[in-house]
Amino acid sequence: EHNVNHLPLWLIKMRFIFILHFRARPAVQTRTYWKAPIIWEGMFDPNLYDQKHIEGQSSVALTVFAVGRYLDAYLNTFLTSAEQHFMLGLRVTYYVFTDLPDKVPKIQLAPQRSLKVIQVLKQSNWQDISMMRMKSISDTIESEIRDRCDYVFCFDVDQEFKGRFGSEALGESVALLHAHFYKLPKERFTYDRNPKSKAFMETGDFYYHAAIFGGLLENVKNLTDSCYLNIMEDKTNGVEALWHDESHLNKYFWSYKPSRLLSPEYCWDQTIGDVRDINVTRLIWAPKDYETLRTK
Ligand code: 2GW
Ligand code: MN
Repeated sequence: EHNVNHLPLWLIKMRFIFILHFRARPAVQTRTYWKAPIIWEGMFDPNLYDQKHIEGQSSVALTVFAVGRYLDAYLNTFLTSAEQHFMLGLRVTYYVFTDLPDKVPKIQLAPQRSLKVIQVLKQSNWQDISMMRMKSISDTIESEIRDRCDYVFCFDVDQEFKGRFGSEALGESVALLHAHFYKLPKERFTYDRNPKSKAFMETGDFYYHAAIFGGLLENVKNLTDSCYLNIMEDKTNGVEALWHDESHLNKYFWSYKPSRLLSPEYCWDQTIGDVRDINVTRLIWAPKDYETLRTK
């Protein structure tokens, strides 16, 4: 009795679009309870964002650390792929933090893009390499980045850009959903559970991945200062948070809600089998060879 010919064409089209859409990707959460968008492919018009940020002349600082063996292992791929996909059309400055300034690869950069090397000391243990990033970023915001960039985005180096990572990711305060946790119930989030640590959390909203965070310069300054202070207070008390800086980052974003969340399309681990939600991989985890990277 329901003859399709009697339905208006737009309705038939809509049904078709819905079927395709829900086949391709089961429902994903696109907004937090505090009304921050969670950015998934298909939700936004990249051209509108680009237009807005190009007209507004937005400038972006990307910070990345390549200390010790991580330089040879990852930096070249990271930077070369960023030139292909990261914030194309905007003013971008890379801040490469390393103990080996002479070994930073000389990458051909597109117009409006530049790279600055910042020397850091190699910390004696890897937990400190990772945690001390907060201090170095904060210092460099004051000494170099302020006055030059509107936004600051901080990245792990052990990753490779594979698709557009564009101006839709810019926001006041930006956090990334961890690929391994975004589908898991909260009880399984690996927050720090030690009440003696400043990173201690009983519950939270999401599990954020410290491989990418960012936002307006002033907000990233506040984030890095706050995490660094808490890391140092833990040191004074002889405790270390379960996942180091990542635990402190999760605590920070629990108190100061991010205004924008990136879906795991922005940092995907290709060893994960269930890819139904992932319509595009914008950045992927590089494989890790712990044997050679973490032994002295
Ligand atoms: C880190 C761990 C063990 C041995 C070496 C290093 C290391 C890290 C290093 O020798 N040189 C170096 O430059 N790093 C920088 O710290 C580099 O930028 C790297 O991407 C970042 C974090 O270390 P990573 O990528 O090995 O740690 P993941 O992938 O397990 O990262 C998560 O957990 C970390 C805390 O344990 C951080 O929160 C990180 O942001 C998370 O993605
Ligand atoms: Mn990493």
